[in-house]
Amino acid sequence: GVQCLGSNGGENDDGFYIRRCVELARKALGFTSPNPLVGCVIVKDGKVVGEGFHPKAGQPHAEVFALRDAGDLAQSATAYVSLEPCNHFGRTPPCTEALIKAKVKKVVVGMVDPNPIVASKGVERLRDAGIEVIAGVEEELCKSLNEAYIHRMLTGKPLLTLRYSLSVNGNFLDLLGNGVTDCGGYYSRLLQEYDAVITSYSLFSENLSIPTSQEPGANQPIRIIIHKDHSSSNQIPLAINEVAGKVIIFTDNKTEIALEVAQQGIEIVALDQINLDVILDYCNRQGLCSVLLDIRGSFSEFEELVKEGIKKNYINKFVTEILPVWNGCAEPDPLQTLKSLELGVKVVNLKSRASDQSVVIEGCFKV
Ligand code: AOF
Ligand code: ZN
Repeated sequence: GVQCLGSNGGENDDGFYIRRCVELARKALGFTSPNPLVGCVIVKDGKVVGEGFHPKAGQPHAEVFALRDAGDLAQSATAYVSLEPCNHFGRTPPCTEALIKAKVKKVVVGMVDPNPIVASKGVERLRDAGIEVIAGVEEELCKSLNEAYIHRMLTGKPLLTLRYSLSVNGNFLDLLGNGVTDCGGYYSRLLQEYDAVITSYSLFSENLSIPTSQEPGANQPIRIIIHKDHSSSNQIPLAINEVAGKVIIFTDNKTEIALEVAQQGIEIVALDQINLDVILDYCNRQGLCSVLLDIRGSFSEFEELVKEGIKKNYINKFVTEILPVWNGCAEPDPLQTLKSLELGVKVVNLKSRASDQSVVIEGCFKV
């Protein structure tokens, strides 16, 4: 139906509608990988006549849904898309052709598609067909929407985010496991954003309650569980059966665990040596863009995993450089401190949690 949204009028309209595209795109958060999140709005005479977003890989693209919604009103209208329309046959036909066929007059693009198959060819095709194209509107916002997709396109690896908890004296905390609840649903919301979450086997063996995405219909990330020889047990912990969504266990113990797990439909990947590169490579081949490495209080399984890259570069830096500064402040502003130290990693979140003795820090590691 025709809807009039209160846009600002005049020069800010392009930004306004691209922001609406991003809002629509987010409705599919967690569901589109290996594809990006994309939203599209069709506007005619200052009115929104069609809206759509890409719901899932294999299904039609955002433009197709928005054009369907607009019907004949798409003719001579302006199409806003948060990502450059594709110009190739993938699982679905090219959006450029759909826009040309619908006779839109103008296309406003949030950002060009880093996918080498597209990479500005979509914009070129539209211009060749006589359509006016503006590219790069609210570009930073559009990039942040698809940070993981962009990273995987450019590097061939998923974007890894480390989540761990540190106390102000630098000790690791087991915030969610030791009777401290998921403060404000923060962890549950976090899970919805990721394609996969790596956790330790011992976390499950202790039969702690494992928070999951709680919103009905929300994304359930694939659970990757690290099982190493020195793990406390080879019995399948009950808690694993309670996990919604797919479970994959990476193990370096091929014997006992394999039998147990096979009976429960859990995928098992046996390796001589478990390391992060192998896991990330596996995720990439599965088309996963974003991976959360969730480190808890006791993390024997992670010790070797994080020793070199992460622990050295990040945690040590935190303990040796940040905490002293922080402890010296009357009212420390952890986020500001981290920013000012320019760690070379992106701090995506930092929150005071549960008690003021603890913070949660997440770093994005370009691996
Ligand atoms: C768009 N609009 O909504 C999305 C695009 O296999 P396919 O056909 O789904 O194509 C996947 C590629 O298309 C993906 O890697 C990305 O380059 C682009 N995604 N493009 O015009 C959309 N999701
Ligand atoms: Zn497309």
